[in-house]
Amino acid sequence: MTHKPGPSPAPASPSPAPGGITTAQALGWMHTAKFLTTAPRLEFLPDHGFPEIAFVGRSNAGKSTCINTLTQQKRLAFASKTPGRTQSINLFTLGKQAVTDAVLADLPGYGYAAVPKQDKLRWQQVMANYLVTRENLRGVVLLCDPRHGMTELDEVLLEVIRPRVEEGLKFMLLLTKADKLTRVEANKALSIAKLQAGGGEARLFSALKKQGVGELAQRLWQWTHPDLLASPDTPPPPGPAPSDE
Ligand SMILES: Nc1nc2c(ncn2[C@@H]2O[C@H](COP(=O)(O)OP(=O)(O)O)[C@@H](O)[C@H]2O)c(=O)[nH]1
Ligand SMILES: [Mg+2]
Repeated sequence: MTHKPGPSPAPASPSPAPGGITTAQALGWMHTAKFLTTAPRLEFLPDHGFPEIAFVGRSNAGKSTCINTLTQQKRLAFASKTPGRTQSINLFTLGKQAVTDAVLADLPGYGYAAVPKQDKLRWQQVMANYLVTRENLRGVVLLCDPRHGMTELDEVLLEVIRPRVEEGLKFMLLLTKADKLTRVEANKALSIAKLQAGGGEARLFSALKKQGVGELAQRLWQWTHPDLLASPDTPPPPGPAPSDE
């Protein structure tokens, strides 16, 4: 994972938005999501050459709803009425004009009380293996219901990916169901989440109010198209990456 920013300039695009893409364009990109495959175990996951973004989180955190909202497809990620039952990794391709340029990975939710302990442990292992070994993993979105805060399993997951985040893996703590909080509560939850996100970032999201949807889509596009961002017209600032503070 030693990505060298090469000297080759990115192809010129008509009128680049400041972030490389507008939120509307990013939503259009998200809308291209198509089911690729489902894998019960890591060894069944195809090795594709595209940057992959994983969605992880506790059961009931709002992961399926988030993916469906982002992609503007009602049934893409099956919003299960029986949480903890969709115990497979589902992959979706993204890309305009049917040309894939990124892949979304929907990982099974964890922490659902009614799942037998053996199954839980097995899935924690699959998830940890995925997060540690998946080569083309570019970013991780950890969804968290801010009314419950980060759970022990969320913390474990963060620990698991920390070394990779230090090596450049993108990470976002996404506070879902923001519509359930007052503005004051939301701001407080966001401040705490920013501290917890370590080398990553934190954001508020509401599928119900469509809050943060375009911005999240834009961010995921940026994560998966770093070379299109570093165009000669918009040179990155020198030195370490700027923080969001
Ligand atoms: N108010 C509100 N409820 C939400 C939101 N997102 C998800 N939910 C609800 O939270 C529950 C769990 O959502 P789901 O997407 O199935 O969670 P998952 O288990 O993480 O996939 C469902 O009842 C959803 O309707 C949101 O943005 N606002
Ligand atoms: Mg779900």
